[in-house]
Amino acid sequence: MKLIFATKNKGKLKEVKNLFAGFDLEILSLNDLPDAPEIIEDGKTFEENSLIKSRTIFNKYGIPVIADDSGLSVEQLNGAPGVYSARYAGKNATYKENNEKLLRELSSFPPPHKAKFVCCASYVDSNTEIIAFGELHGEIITEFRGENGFGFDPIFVPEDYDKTLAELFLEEKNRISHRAKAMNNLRTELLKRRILRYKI
Ligand code: ITT
Repeated sequence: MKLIFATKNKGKLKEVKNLFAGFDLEILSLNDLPDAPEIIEDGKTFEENSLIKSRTIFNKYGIPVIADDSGLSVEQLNGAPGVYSARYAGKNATYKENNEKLLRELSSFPPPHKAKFVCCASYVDSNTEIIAFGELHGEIITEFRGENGFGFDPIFVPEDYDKTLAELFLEEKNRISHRAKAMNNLRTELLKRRILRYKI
C-alpha cells in the first residue's frame, strides 16, 4: 500500500519510517512530491493542524495520507510555544534560534522547567478519518546536549531519564516519544479496520 506522510520534516520522517517498518507500506513524504501544495497551518490546536495537513494532501493526490502536528508545551510559559513550536522565533526560524528563544524566555524562571511534547497524528482516505494522540513529559534544561533527533531534542530530558532526547538513539526515542505513542495508537486503529497489514 502506498501512503503519503504529509511532512517536510526529515526528523519526523525518519522516526515514522522506523515505526512503520514491518508493515506493507511504501511511505512517500512531501519532499518526494515536487508539486506538493503549500499547507496553511492556521488551526488553533494540534488536532486541527494535523487534519489540515492530511486533508489538503489527500484532496490533491487521492492517496491515503498520514500527518503529524506536534510541539512543545512549557508549564512556566503557560503552554507556549505549543502549536507555534516550529515558528517560535519567527517564520523559517532554525531549530537553534527556537531553542535559544525558549531558553531566553525561561531565564527568569527557576528550574525545573517542566514541559511536555504533544503529537496529534491523523489518517485520511476516501472514507476514513482517524486521529490519535501522544504525549511525553519531561523538563527543559539550559545546556544543549546530544546530536541526534531534531527541534527541541537537545534541551529536553524525559521524565525518569538523565539524557536528553538528542542523546538517545532513534530506536530509544521511538520507545517513549509523543510521536511514537500517537503513531502506535493510529497503527492499532488502522490494523483493526484492516486498512494496514503486516508485511508477509
Ligand atoms: P511538517 O509540518 O512539515 O510536518 P514541522 O516541523 O513544521 O513539519 P510542526 O508544524 O508539527 O512540524 O511543528 C513541530 C515543531 O515542534 C518542530 O519543528 C519542532 O520544533 C517541535 N517538535 C515536535 N516534535 C518534536 C520532537 O520529537 N523533538 C523535538 N522537537 C519537536
